[in-house]
Amino acid sequence: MSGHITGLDARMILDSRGNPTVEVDCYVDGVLAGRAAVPSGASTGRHEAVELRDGGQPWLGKGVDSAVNAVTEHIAQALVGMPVDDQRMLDETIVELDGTANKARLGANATLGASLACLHAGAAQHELPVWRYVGGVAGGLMPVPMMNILNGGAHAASNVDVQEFMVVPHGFDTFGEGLRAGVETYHALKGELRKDGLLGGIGDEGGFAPNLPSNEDGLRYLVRAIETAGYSTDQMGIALDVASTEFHKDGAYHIDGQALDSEALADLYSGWLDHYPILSIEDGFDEDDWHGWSHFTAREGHRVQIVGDDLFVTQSERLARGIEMQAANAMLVKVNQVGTVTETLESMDLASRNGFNNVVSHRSGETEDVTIADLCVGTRAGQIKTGAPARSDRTAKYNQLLRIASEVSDYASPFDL
Ligand code: 2PG
Ligand code: MG
Repeated sequence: MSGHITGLDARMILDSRGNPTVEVDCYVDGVLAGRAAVPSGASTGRHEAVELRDGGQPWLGKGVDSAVNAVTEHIAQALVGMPVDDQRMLDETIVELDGTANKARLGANATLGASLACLHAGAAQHELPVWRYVGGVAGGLMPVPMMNILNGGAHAASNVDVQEFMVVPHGFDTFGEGLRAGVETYHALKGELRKDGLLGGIGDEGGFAPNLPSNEDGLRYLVRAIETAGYSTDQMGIALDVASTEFHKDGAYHIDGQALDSEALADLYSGWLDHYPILSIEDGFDEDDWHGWSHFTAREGHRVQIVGDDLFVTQSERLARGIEMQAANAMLVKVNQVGTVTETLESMDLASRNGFNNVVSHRSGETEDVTIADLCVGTRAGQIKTGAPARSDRTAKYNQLLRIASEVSDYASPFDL
């Protein structure tokens, strides 16, 4: 039986925050053919597929024995004997076996680990790199990186409310040149913060995490860093992940010491758009504030990318509602928010068929797994958000993109309208 799954193995490994996560091995014809590890969020959306965690004392409740068992006992049994390169059939089998709307039975950490390990094994079966296996004859497209060089919110111990201040090197001819500019800007930011006595800790995604007088100061520092590095704000823009669900309490947005309604928050963003080279705003509004989202998209969608993360949680039902309500113009793509490769690809397809951009994303808790880099190139998504260009959990993805760049030269231009 050539090319058929003969077993799945799973184990606990550690993620970048020192928490347990799941790693899965896929065996084809008795040989280890694919391996993948699962990331984990901190600012998780309420509507995401859920991880299975053991609870209790060990690992502060974050153990994953139950998820490991779900792979080795339940998912393995269902997939053994199936052709490894029929990803859709494998994922549909996993979804059916789980039987819940949010992967609560098997755990999205179990389903995703199995799904990704099979993807790697399927690619190996065809002797293709994963990006080519995903993209087929369409070929790949190198994404513009969104590099999170200043961390706040739930990812840092600072007083900054906005979770991610990213630089976006879009005005360059190649991925390599764009990456270099982003790296130089990261180092320039370090220098500027040091000058001001603000160089302290770093956040979960490798960016600097200073205390600042206001959120707008984060924008000022990014512009200063871009210019100090010798670039213009036409070549290098800014993207924000506000992650506003985290500071939306009792019907108000608590930012900069104020309590704003969604209209006042939209005014704040519009002011920032007038004064800073912002290309993209993610999760500007709460995950259930559909009206706030639609209102802002109608007002500013012509001049800025508006990305739904907690709003859509990579799930086609929520995305369909967002398309109908014109609540955004882009979707953040996180494989573990939905829990299988096939469901991720379906959501991405729905997004692009409706004129929405796709931004492939890591989680704040990551591993050395680089699958999202391949997925981003193979689906021609055009944008990837995978942290600062520092710390191995983040650079692993950039380094995989550098490897792929020796075979794929087209560099995406999502912001050159
Ligand atoms: C986000 C992500 C990744 P987390 O909000 O977009 O940057 O954070 O994984 O903590 O949800
Ligand atoms: Mg987000």
